[in-house]
Amino acid sequence: MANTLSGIVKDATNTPVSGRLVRAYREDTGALIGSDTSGAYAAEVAADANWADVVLALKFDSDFTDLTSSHTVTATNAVISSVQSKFGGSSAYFDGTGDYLSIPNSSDFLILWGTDSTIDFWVYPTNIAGTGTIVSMWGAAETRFFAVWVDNGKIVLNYSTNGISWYQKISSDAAIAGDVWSHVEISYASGTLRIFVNGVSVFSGTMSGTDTCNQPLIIGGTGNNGGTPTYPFAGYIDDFRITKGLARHTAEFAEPTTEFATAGSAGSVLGSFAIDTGSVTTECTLVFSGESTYNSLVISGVTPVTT
Ligand SMILES: [Ca+2]
Repeated sequence: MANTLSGIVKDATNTPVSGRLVRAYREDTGALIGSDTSGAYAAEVAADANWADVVLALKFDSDFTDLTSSHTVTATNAVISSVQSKFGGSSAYFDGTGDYLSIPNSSDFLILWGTDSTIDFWVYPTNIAGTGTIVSMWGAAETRFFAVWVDNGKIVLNYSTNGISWYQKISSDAAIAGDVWSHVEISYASGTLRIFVNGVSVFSGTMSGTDTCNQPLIIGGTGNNGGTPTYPFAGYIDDFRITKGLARHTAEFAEPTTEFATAGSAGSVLGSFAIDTGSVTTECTLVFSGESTYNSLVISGVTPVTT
């Protein structure tokens, strides 16, 4: 069990302060054990209780990083844009000509059949006419799996259960409008596929079969065997997520009012520090950086060294 010295750095007026370097030395040998800088206040961030089921999480806030750290996203022409954002100040922008994201093939994306799963995202089309692809795993004959389109305002899920022949599930309403954000969730639970737009049900029907696919996951176009994806999307996508092992909703719901949660964090109080003392359990001396300046600092709430 790790041992920790923790506490709160305060100034001469007994006010917690951040940015103060604290060092801990062994009392017996004087050896440096470790150091930490007192921190700023950070609010607790609630975790997604089903975070372990999330296989792809893209917020597009500063880059294309998959927040699950599971997959590498390569952007071709698509960019992070602050022109439009549902959450976090920016989103992914696709201009409709040769813009897409590619993620190497993975069994993580073998969803929709046999395992409860969810694809959800926010979409802001700048051209609502025609067909724009949100996400696909789709190659030539025998490598087709699924492709989600915004097609003249409707959500279309193309799918194949043998990689060759393919079918469509189409939303009942042309609920996706141009130049406005809409939330889309496609969930699969126990043989039933559901599509929700802004939390409202626009499709529910049975779906069965099994399939595999060796194609990359493409966001912004329908896969084309390594060539430029077809049916390109024009507009913005934000908060894109794939969850495998869970249908997030099987009934209508209120559309999200905040960005999706991830692993969460415990938060911290102003001025707090924590020094890992490892296996050292001897008494320690705490020293602040710039002692002449910070001699008046005091420590409160120091946790005694424990084993
Ligand atoms: Ca964002």
